[in-house]
Amino acid sequence: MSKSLYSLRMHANRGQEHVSGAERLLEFEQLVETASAMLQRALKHPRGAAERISLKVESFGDAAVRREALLPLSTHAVDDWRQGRELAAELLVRHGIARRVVTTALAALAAGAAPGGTVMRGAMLVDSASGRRLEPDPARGVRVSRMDLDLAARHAVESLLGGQGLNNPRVIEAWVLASKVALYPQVIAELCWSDDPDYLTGYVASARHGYQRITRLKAAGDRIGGRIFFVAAATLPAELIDALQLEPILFSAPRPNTLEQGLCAN
Ligand code: WAQ
Ligand code: MG
Repeated sequence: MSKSLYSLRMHANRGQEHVSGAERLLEFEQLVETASAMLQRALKHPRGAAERISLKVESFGDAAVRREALLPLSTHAVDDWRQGRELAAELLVRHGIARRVVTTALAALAAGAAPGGTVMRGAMLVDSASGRRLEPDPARGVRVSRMDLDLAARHAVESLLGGQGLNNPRVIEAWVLASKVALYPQVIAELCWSDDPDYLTGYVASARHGYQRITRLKAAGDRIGGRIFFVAAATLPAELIDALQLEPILFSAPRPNTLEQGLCAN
């Protein structure tokens, strides 16, 4: 028996500034509790108080939901954010992305990629050969939504991550988001670090090499973060943007070898 699913999205801002956002794919019984937790999160956010919070619930049938597996997860420990960014750049170059494109895109993220040097609400889309930015609105970017763990997977993932001291909603949300982004063949790799001033870990993720956490990608107190989706040369972004925003994906319990400790051999 398949159940109806609901997309739940939250976005909070202060003036033009992005404060917080979240997106889940849930069954009816989970909606009220999850929406209330999202509201709490937006009201007590480390980026500061929100002035405007919107919650959006959309229902659609289970029939259209695609089921997929999470990317393998690994962690690279680095001493500081400079070393972390060097490693991130190296991992991206190993995917075949031109070094000058990586350098320019990384600098744009670090400077605040929205107009006026502020944080974008969503991700940059960058052509990996030309370096051109493809997102239609540079303040909004592309906001990935309609993805989640299925209920059985949530329990499995929590106990798996618990063993490494990583069982928190932030890791799960980022792992799920990166696993959705990596499903689309136009995407070569993703780079991300948080805009929360106290969260320093980020990642490089791809279908080829999995979800590779890097323990430090920015300095403590830095309020600028973001995401870059590096896409294949000459990608026309409309279809990809639609899929990232609209295609519902539920992830199932990861395979036993999903957690790899230490550096992964590329
Ligand atoms: N779609 C596209 N871009 C997004 C989305 C989304 N759904 N959500 C956030 N972003 C962009 C936006 O520009 C934010 O400013 C930026 O990403 C950072 O978002 O394994 O917490 O939610 O330890 O602050 C990664 C490491 C944590 C987790 C990332 O990002 C781990 C994080 P945040
Ligand atoms: Mg944040």
